[in-house]
Amino acid sequence: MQVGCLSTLVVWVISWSVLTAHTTCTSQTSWTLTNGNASVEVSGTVPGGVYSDLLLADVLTGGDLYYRYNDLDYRWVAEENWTYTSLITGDAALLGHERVALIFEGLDTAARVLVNDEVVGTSDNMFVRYIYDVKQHLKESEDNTLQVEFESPVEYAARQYEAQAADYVVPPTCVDPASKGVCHANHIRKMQASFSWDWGPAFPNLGIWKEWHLTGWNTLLVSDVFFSAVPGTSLPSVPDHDLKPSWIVTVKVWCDAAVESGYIAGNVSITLANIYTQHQFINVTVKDYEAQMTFTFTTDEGQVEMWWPNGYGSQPLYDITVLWTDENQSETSSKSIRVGFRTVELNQDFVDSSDETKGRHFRVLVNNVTMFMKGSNWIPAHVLPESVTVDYTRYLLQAAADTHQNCMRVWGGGIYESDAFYEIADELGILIWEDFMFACSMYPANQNFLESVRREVTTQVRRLQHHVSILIWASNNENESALRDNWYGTSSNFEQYKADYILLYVDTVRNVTQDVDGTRSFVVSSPSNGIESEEEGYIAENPSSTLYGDAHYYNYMDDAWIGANTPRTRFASEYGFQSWPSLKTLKEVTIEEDWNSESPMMYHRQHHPGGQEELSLQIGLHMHLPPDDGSLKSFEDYLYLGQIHQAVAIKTETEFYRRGMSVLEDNGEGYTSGALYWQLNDIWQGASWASIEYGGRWKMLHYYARKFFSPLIVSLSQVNDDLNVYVISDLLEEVSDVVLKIDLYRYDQRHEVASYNTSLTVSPSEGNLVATLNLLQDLDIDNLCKEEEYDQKDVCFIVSHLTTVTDGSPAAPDNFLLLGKPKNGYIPHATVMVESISGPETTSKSNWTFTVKVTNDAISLFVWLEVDESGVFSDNGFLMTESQVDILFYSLSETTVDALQSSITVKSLTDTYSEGTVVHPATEAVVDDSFHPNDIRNILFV
Ligand code: BMA
Repeated sequence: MQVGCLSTLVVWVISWSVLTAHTTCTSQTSWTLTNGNASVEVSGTVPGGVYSDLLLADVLTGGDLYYRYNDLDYRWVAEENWTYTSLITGDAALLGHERVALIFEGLDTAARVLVNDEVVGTSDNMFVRYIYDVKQHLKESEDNTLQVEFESPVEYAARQYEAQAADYVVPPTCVDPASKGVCHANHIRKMQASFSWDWGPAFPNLGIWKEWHLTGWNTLLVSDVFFSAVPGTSLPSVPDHDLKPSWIVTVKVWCDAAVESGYIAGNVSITLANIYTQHQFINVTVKDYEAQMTFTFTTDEGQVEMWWPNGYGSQPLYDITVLWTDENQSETSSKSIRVGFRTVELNQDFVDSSDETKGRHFRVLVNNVTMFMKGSNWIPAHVLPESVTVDYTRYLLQAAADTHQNCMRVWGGGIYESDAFYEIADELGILIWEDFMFACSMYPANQNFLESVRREVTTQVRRLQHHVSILIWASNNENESALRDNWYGTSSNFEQYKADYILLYVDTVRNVTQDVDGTRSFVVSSPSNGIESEEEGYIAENPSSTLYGDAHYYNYMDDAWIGANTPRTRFASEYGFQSWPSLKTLKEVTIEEDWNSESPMMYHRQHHPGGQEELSLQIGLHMHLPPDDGSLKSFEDYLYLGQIHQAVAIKTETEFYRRGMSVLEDNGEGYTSGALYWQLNDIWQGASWASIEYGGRWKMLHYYARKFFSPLIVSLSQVNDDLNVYVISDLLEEVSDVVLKIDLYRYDQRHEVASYNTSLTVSPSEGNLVATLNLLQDLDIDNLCKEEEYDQKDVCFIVSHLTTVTDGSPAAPDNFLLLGKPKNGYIPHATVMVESISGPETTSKSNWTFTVKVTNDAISLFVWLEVDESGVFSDNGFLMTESQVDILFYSLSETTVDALQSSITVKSLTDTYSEGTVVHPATEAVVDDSFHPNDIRNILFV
């Protein structure tokens, strides 16, 4: 926010930092953008990027960035060089300062910066904050030219690749053709996914993507503030939410100095909300234009409340302001950060100290309380960072919080997210597993590259360190596995790549991180074996070991609704299945001829090798694939069935991981401590693992997440003829007096045909097997589910209820298990209808909450409601045993019953079973013993 543009002493406010050095009004500067041969000249936007500018100027005339084949049609943009030019003012007041600099918070990516045609600096890393001294280059004039000349990122990356390859190749040499991308992302320090990914398009952006300032100062500018708080007394392992311990606080202040070395004197004041203030005179040492100051103080008992992750308590946040005033009181600089008080630990103790072969824990303790991490993985919300609004970021993170997520992994192929992202995570109690931005590749380890990474890590860790939400730092995504399992053909030169790996991720990323932030755990890769990987020389024999660290598990070949081979990992940091977004979302960027599962467009937008085949296989294992008749109905059915497959598959796998929380097998497997599915959000309208479509529409999976991540769940698992019933609780208190009811239903009868009841007391933070019911003996399916020509399991299904004894209200969401396969044909056709819509009413979730009355004439599976309006249903994709249910619709904006009525649709599974549906040839799971889940990854980026 610009608050004033004075000619001499200027006050400038951007989010939380204030300085009263001389700063020009950078947000009012106008820019032009020109390509290499000057055939295109348009006005430029800063912060921003070239694609956005060219779209705005109608140079890109093919419509929306993501429209149809625009990722190919607009590729030329990234293949050209582009220059952003503006005029900047150098007045006497500015130039009278000891130091005058251009500060760029982010340049994307390879650039030369020129003032009055003289190079003042270069950039090779999107994630570095650059400071270029310009005092000697500026004239006392209003028309100093400032040019930022960007080299095509595609060309730059190729050049770097070639230079490196003259020594040895750092693979992969290109992305898999399925992702329709650009080669050599690993040779440029920018968003790796901007060169394409298996869920996203290639739009290698360029531009001045973050704020910039022209600043003159004589002493110090506060750049970043470090915060740590250690409780004065040890915290109990059973939480006491009234506890307000004392804290020993450390505040470190990083400053950019006006002089290269020496001492600068002044006063520092530190204020913690209205709790504590400290003023101190200081004579600070300057080295390489930087100064650091450290302050410690103690808060008293009772002064601050503790911060808790989502689901475990509240998230009180406190402002800390640091104000620097030079000794002549002629210059000040300040910064405010918002902090929380908590402890966080990644515990990797041996599971059994008397038998170390059983491996190590990998569990998170916050405020000394062990918590199961429930969440998902985050990818960039748009391929152009400038297109992501704070509102959309908040919407997505809120959707995670609303589905009981307490953890999110910011995945290493995107960007270090915006300040707003982490501020919102702090507010919502979502712990952040923060990867550094290296993914699915080998990376160079030459001196220039390492130096650039050193600056990147310093910039980012200093910027993000104070966020209470950050749980852990991790150097890279899957590069330990890639090296160990030879994904990119590195085995013939393994030692070289291993040495490079250690130089980059251990000696550089880890060491620099720990220099800046000693308060958090660090893992070198995800997945890794944590401490065990380190002890094995950083490239473990099996980075996906079930006994150590985290694991990524993808298996598209087994029956995903059974998941028979799912590993009992310590911490599942990635797992998932694809689906397509809804037709409503696809329609934004496609036309009628694309609306066919076999259309060229669908293959164009399917970036995962074999993705279409895998999806059809999985749909076909349980349901009928729609006929390939080119009809819109078949296409919509296909999209819907894919979302059903994904929702049930991830529900199955997540429940398995949650069931593992209290399990310890003889071989040491068990004590699973986290389940972060892949992936929360989408970058565009394409096939992906996301639970939320691009734009915000919830897929069926996201509705399922709200149930399978509930603090207390019942989970049902069928092993041969046994039904195992588990009750899993993340609650920190015992729940007594609940009744568990297990109902056996036939698809053709409204009421349960058999039932099992028991009353229970649910132990806190445990997952326990509470009953094993034999389907034949206890539930008598031979008899009750008998139907000629059908297997009994195809005739019946199970529903669980957990209710309180006192008033019968639900203590856990109802759950279900289909004993057989819906495709085997017994399920009678159901007609599901929206009988009425009423409202709006005001609820805590929306001022426009509508009640949708849904009716049916038979038991209905996967009842799915859709409307044009943006909003969320109170339930969706559900199993409807009743003949009528009321579902709420929480609209995001004002709307009417009429508007909803005109767009609402509802369907259930049997609506997809029309004449001509195809029973997929693969009637049983394809279980190939030679197949390893990582084989899928091997064909990802070769
Ligand atoms: C994981 C991620 C991504 C990828 C996803 C799905 O490996 O780290 O690289 O998009 O799987 O394949």
